[in-house]
This record gives sequence, structure tokens and C-alpha cells, in this order.
Amino acid sequence: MINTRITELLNVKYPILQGGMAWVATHELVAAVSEAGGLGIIGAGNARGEAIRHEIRETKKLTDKPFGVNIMMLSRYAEDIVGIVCDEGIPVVTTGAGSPAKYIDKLKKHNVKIIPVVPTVSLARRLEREGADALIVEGTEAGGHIGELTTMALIPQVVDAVKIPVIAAGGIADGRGFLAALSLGAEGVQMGTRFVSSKESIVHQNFKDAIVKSKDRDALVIGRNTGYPVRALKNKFTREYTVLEKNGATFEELELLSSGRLKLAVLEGDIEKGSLMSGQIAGLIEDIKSCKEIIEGIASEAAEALNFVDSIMGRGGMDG
Ligand code: TUI
Repeated sequence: MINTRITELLNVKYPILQGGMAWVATHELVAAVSEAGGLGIIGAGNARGEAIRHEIRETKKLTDKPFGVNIMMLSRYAEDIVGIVCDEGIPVVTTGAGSPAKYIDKLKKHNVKIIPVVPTVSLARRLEREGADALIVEGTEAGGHIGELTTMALIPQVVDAVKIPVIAAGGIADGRGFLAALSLGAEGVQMGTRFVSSKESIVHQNFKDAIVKSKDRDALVIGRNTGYPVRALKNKFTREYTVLEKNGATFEELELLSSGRLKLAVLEGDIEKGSLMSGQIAGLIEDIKSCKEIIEGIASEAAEALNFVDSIMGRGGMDG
């Protein structure tokens, strides 16, 4: 039994969220995570509103458990999707790649809980003031678009700066990471890469195999100069990008090179030309498991990790 303000807020058995990843987090994965007792989250990415309405309806056919929608703030359809989420009675929205401040009032009016991803203490403070219900605090270990600070350093600083509950993300894929996040004061975790490499994700087998094969230093950052750094597994695409970046390519040239690359990896399994967005924890992932195995595994591994800590600290704590 895991009980935190996040399990209460989201009405879920486990305080484990699945990152709302573009192309990856479709109804199949989302329903599997929610059915397993976590919170599945549809990744809207750059998709049009009607495509997301379709994903929502398909998810509802597969589960009657709560699930959310992630709205990517750089998307030109973000506002449309806010409207659709309110229409469809979705209980929770997460956001990424920018501040959702201008949508908070509308979401609140429709009883939608709002949980922004934040990469800094200052944005965490601001969004708490503006009415966020909780925060996903994401370290630079994460995959996709990232901030600069590590999970280890950022989580306790945000926990001390705000009163609303914090969900840790970036670098977590098992029960040890989950327990570590709780130790830092988080009341839940969000995982992306671990769920990309799950049985139920629709990601092409080549991409899943690349995660399983990857080692500690394989998930690197491209696009630091553009202001939109992205972490992905190294391959032909990241090498080409890095060369262009070093040679002073313009933002537009780099955009053009990146366009369509995530879809290429996820749907077509092109692991050389595609963008294999993954976190640093990819190196830890050794097998493809079902979402139920992942989530239940985390609960039992966390209990084991706690026993290990207990054996060091002495049961009954430091004084015992
Ligand atoms: O959003 C993500 N991960 C993503 S979004 C994405 S699509 C994309 N591709 C290329 C460039 C940009 C986007 C692929 N992966 N994770 C959550 C996240 N949000 N990480 C960092 C942030 C973030 C960054 C800045 C959140 C807020 C923010 O605010 C800046 C400001 O003050 O407005």
C-alpha cells in the first residue's frame, strides 16, 4: 500500500505516472499503465486536436481507470487540446516545454487537475502561485527536451520551495530510483524510457531493442545551442546533427534536419536516421516487460531497497 498526496489527487493505486510522450503514449500504452494502477498519460505532442480526441475515446474503451493528457506548450494546437480535454472530462493534464499559466483558469473551471513539468525552482514557485495542483520536477537525466539540473539536486530544492506535492522525473526506471525519489521528498515518480520499452507500447521493436542494448553513455544531448536541448540515443542522426551544430548551422537548418525524426524512429523503426529520444537510465533497462510487471516490480524492488537501507541504518532509525 503506497499512500501519498499524489495517489489521493489522482485516485490511483501507485504514485507512478507514465510520461506523456509524443507518438509513443497512445491509447494502448496509456490504458495498460492505468489498468496496472499507475496513471497513463496520452502524449499530444504536435498532433491536432481531433487526433487527440480519438486517442481519448479509444483509451476510454480500454479502461475505466483515470488517465491524463500531456499538452506540449510549443504545439500550435495546445489551445484546441485544452478545450477538448475539458469537453471530454479528463481528470488531469500535464504540460511540458513551457509554462501552462494561461490555461490554468480554464482547466480549473472544468475541474481538470493541472500538473506542469518544471525544470527549475523559479518556475515551480511561479506555477504554484498560479494554481498548479502538483508539479512534475524533471532532471536533465530525462529523455526528449530537458532542463539543466539533475534530479538529485533539483527535487529537494523544489520540495523545500513549494507546498504542493512533487513528482520526480528523469533517471528513474526501477524501485531503487522510486525509493530515492521518495527520500528526496517527492510523493510520486514519472517514467518515460521505462514505458517506451514496455510490451504494450506501440514503439517499433527496433527502438525497444536499441534501449535494451544501450549503455550508460549512449543517451546524449543535441541542440544545446538552439535553446531546445533534446536527449536521444546516439546514432547517425545525432552525429549529423552534432556536426552541423558545431559548424554553426542556423536554428532553421537544425529544425529542418530534426523534423519528422521521432516519428521515423517510433513508427518505422529507423534506428539510424530516427531520433531515439531516451533518458540516461536507458542503460539500466535490460528487458521488455509489461506495464503491470514494471509497476508491480517497482513496488517490490522499493521494499527490497528499503530493507537494504534499514540494514545499514539499523532498524528503528538512527537512534534505534
Ligand atoms: O517536454 C518534455 N519533453 C519533450 S517535449 C518534446 S517535443 C520538442 N522537440 C524538440 C524541441 C522542443 C520540444 C520532446 N520531449 N519534457 C518536459 C519538460 N518541460 N522538460 C523541460 C520542460 C520545460 C522547459 C521550459 C518546462 C517549462 C519550461 O519553461 C520555460 C519558461 O519559463 O516558459
